[in-house]
Amino acid sequence: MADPRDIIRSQASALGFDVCRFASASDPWSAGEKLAHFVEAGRHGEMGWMETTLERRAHPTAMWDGARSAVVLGMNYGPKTDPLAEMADRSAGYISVYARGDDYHEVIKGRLKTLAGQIAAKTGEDVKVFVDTAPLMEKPLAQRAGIGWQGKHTNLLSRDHGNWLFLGVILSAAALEPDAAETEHCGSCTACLDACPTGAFPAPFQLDARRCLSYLTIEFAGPWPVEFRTATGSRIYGCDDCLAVCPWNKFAAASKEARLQSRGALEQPALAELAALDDPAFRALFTKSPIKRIGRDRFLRNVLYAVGNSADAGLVATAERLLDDPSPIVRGAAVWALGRLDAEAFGRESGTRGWRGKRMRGSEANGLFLTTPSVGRGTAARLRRGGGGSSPDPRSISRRQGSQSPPSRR
Ligand code: B12
Ligand code: SF4
Ligand code: SF4
Repeated sequence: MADPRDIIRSQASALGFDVCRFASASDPWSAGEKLAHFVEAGRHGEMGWMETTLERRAHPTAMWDGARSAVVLGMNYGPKTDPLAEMADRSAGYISVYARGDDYHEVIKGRLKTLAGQIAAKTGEDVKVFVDTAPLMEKPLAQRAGIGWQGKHTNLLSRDHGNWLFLGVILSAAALEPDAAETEHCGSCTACLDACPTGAFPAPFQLDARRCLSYLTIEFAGPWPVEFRTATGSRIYGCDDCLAVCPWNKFAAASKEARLQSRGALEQPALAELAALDDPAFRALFTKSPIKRIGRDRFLRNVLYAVGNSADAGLVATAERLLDDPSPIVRGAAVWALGRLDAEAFGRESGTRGWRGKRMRGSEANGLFLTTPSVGRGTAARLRRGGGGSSPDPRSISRRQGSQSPPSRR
């Protein structure tokens, strides 16, 4: 009789998955204990769902006791451009590679459901589908299936695809023969640990999400401690440093999935234009994008931290305009950005708005974790004021001129 896995693999490939492998979903593992340790240590920060779903996440059978096999899928989202070159340019925003196309949940979910239906029909056994939002530990399952290994940066990387791989899992009640697990191939390399701008790895193979810029830009709602505001540089949604420096990316290829292709406007977008987005323009620009989920105010907070790090005197007017934004989180970030960019303008606004010698309102006070302004005194006088007050046509968000990196791959 034909191996049902061959048919499942070819169906997965036809649906656009780059990898499809099989693992036991019922064998014991140590990942659940490590997850418990992560949560007990508070490393999940404000992701309260990690606490509330802890028991169910501990093992696939805790999710569904009928699970016997896991069909683990990978989809390559490799970039065409060089993220390291883009990140080095602080004058434009940096949006992580995974978020430059359509929301991968939406891209993958429908195909997983289709494939799950095909697996159920083929095996005659029940199936359940998971993609990120359901409480299942996908990386250790992918390692067990042999797709790759969890590197020192904790992500799953593969010999064939490097670091740019989305994961999805289908659990099946059928006993499908497992593939061989992958072993770890990091060796003595520490490139990802050394590259992290916030020191988010307490030890190799362990992450403290509270220090991770991906967590801070996406999951964390409030104003940031100042050390992270400066460390974020130009990163305004997610972070790719630990992935991008990995030497295994030399085997990676650009994604062939049309819906994961980068929207040109999200490669090195101009900070002034993003800072001018109101709510409708934000929603229009990020239709179908994962960025839409964090909302305009949190996004503008991130943009303003990048404005504060830009050392671009041309952005002082942008920060000043947002001092009057209706959102407290945006106002606070604008205060901080202005203080970083221009001491004179900050002093003038302080005087006018009574920030000195009086109690600051809570929102502006969150901007007062100030460091030494990085643009010299007197720059304000040279600035053109008042521009950028209205929301742009979302289709017209432009790349910063002259900052486009060459389409090279490392
Ligand atoms: C929560 C979460 C986050 C959190 C926490 C990240 C993390 N590393 O846990 C935050 C918001 C920070 C985050 C960021 C990112 N995420 Co995320 N995230 C998740 C999610 C929903 C759950 C992960 C989880 O369970 N974490 C809990 C911890 C305990 O898990 P862990 O780190 O894997 O723990 C292992 C190791 O730490 C190790 N370990 C622990 N202690 C010890 C001790 C020793 C001695 C040893 C040897 C090992 C060890 O064993 C643990 C179990 O395997 C998954 C989807 C899913 N359902 O799995 C996506 C997922 C991991 N994220 C993904 C992506 C793409 C990202 C980002 C790259 C996005 C970006 N560019 O900004 C970053 C990467 C940051 C990083 N370095 O990890 C992809 C990763 C794909 C891949 N190839 O690995 C996933 C799988 C989503 C998907 N379906 O594709 N994410
Ligand atoms: S995503 Fe960025 S901040 Fe988070 S661990 Fe990796 S390098 Fe550090
Ligand atoms: S950068 Fe080095 S240590 Fe980090 S995951 Fe890649 S090979 Fe492993």
